[in-house]
Amino acid sequence: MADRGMHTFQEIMNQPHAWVDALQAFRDQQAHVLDAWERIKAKRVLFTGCGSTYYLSLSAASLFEALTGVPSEAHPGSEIFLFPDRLLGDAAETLLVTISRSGTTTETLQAQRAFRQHGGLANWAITCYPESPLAKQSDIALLAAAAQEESVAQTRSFTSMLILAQALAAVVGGRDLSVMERLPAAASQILNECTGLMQKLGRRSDINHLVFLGSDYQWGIANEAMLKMTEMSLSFSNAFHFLEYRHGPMSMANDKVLLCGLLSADALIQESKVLREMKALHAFTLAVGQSIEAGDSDWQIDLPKEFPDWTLPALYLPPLQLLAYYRALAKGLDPDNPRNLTAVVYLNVEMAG
Ligand code: F1P
Repeated sequence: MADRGMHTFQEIMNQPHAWVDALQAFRDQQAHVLDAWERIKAKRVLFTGCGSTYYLSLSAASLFEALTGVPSEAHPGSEIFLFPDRLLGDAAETLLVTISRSGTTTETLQAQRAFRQHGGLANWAITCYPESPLAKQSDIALLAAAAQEESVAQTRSFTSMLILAQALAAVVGGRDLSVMERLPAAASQILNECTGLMQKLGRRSDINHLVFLGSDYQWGIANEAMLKMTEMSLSFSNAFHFLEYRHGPMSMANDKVLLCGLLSADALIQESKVLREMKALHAFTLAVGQSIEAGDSDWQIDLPKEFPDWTLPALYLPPLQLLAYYRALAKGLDPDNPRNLTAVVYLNVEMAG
């Protein structure tokens, strides 16, 4: 089929436009969000989602705690509604942030419901669908409506909702948001510069194992890149905290492995050592980050140095989404319709407890 993956490709390539829309939507609500934050005086923030949006929650929680100092954590929606006594003990002092492209995923709605039943302080939603049950049942809904997708695989929806999460952490943490206005143009430039390399690497049929390494803000991003690679290209793929790779998983390092290292600003030296060591074990290595030393990896994608580290998470993903897209095409698959998957997982409520 000539148009295999047409939606996915378009949604990856035009995601910078969706970021412009998400940032404008956030700006329109910024004063209201800050006022609400001052009022609720949350002692803790709990982020939740499912699949991609759980991984988004991991990065969102790491960013929010780093920028605001408020203890923040992320758990899958299923963990919250199946084990509420473990996670909702202090719901009365907790802000729950529910993240969902569709705003209709049963587990996320059940988590929102369990939170309310446990006397939760406030629930804010990040979603692409303003009219969704999740948005309507939340106190505040941060919206990325222009990021809605045809493809089952989340690409521009994920990064646009991540932009909202980054903006939320920055504003509550007292950072100047204006630097984020330059992210869409940076993403466009990265996409234009890396497409050829991602197509080349995506076609490497000798590679049969793709590993994504990321720490701190990038841990959630590494997991999302792993999930995109899994969903779109049906490839054996893993994600690890960067230095964790030495603690067992590197037993798999060989000339059929592509290691994608999402280098952080603060741990660049230690993380780069891992890539160099794995090159010596004949694994192929792709580094993504700022200030990458030539020779640390086989290939590299340089992120603009002008950006502070809290703005970077969304910039790592577009190249890795393209890598998954091109590998899917090379394997004769249709990334618009990943095998066995639907855009939303619905459970019958009895099953969902
Ligand atoms: C959650 C989700 C996606 C996953 C797949 C099925 O959807 O699990 O993360 O990649 O598309 O649905 P949502 O709650 O973000 O709409």
